[in-house]
Amino acid sequence: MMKFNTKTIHGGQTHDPAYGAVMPPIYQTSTYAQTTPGGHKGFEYSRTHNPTRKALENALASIENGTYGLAFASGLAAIDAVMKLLKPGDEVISTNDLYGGTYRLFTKIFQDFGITFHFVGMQDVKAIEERINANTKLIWVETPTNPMMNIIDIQACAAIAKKHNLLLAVDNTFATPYLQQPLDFGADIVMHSATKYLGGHSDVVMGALIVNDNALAEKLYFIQNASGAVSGPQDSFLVLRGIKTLHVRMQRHCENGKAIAEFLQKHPKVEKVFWPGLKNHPNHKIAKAQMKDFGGMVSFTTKDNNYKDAIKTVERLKVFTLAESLGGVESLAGHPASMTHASIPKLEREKTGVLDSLIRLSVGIEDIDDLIADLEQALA
Ligand code: P1T
Repeated sequence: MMKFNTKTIHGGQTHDPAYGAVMPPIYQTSTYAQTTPGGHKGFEYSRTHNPTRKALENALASIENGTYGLAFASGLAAIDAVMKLLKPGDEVISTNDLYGGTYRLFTKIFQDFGITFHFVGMQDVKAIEERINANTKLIWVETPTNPMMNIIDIQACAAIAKKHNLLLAVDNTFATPYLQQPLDFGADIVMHSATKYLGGHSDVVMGALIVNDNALAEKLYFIQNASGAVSGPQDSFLVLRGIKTLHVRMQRHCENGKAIAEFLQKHPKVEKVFWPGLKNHPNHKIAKAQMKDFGGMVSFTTKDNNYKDAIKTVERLKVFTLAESLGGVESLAGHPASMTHASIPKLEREKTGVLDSLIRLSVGIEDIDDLIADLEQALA
């Protein structure tokens, strides 16, 4: 079996049969000629199948050590497809610290369709088991969590899911398969906002699911086609290209992330740094056991915990761009309370640690000296 750093480039890929193109062509077509009804070469209509998307889906399956990959129009479209496995009356146990848009999809859309969500702190997995009842169908995990960088023990969650016959889905957006492969730990579904590290260049919005089980894959492919939120051929090409450098980018994201976490930890204005590689991170042990390294996402709070000061700090940054999103080659900074997590009520967000002064950094792959100098001047 190929090693990970080879899979990113070759996993699931074949040269194009038409002309031997090394990169898959962008099949910018909605439909395919048939010689007689049903007489086609495996492709009928691009919502159902498209060769460029197929090449990407094969790559996704390969890098996550899965059997089946599915590419969607966005990360939220991928989560939406998972939720459509459920029926009214079903219950979901989700981590309480997660991307604000996921929380919004659960509470503002699927709750109205009769699905109940329980949000619990999953750093202690016992909290999950306490919420399981006869209606529970799915455990939703995000690790590291967005934006608090909590680490959830995937293997322990998988054991609980197995014991109670539940599905376990893991949002692997922050870690990427370079750092952890949830299917290997017993998860049933891996989900990505491919917009982030998989794409890697902040030029595309996309989502992904990867599974092993044949029956589960069939249901999800059915939903993908029936609901129709698929990724287009051009975007599929871009993410496929992004994946080819995932391992190299991630290595540098991790190096720079470490240097910045250590710099911030020593800074007199900084109160707390959230990066799972720090020894004082509350889940450092689990992070060390389940992740290869600790990634490029770093959050921190300041001693004054002042909303306006945090906004001024992010405004002063010059190398870091103040923006939503993460995972691209360029460094980004965000203020979750007013940006990515503004859709979570203040009381709810503060319970999970999303304080007014919290700043989230997506540390890019620029020269580390420039990144540290930028933070230094912005915090001064
Ligand atoms: O934006 P989209 O591709 O639809 O993915 C949603 C999503 C899902 N899961 C996680 C962990 C995410 O971080 C996101 C998107 N997050 C941002 C846009 C952000 O700035 O945090």
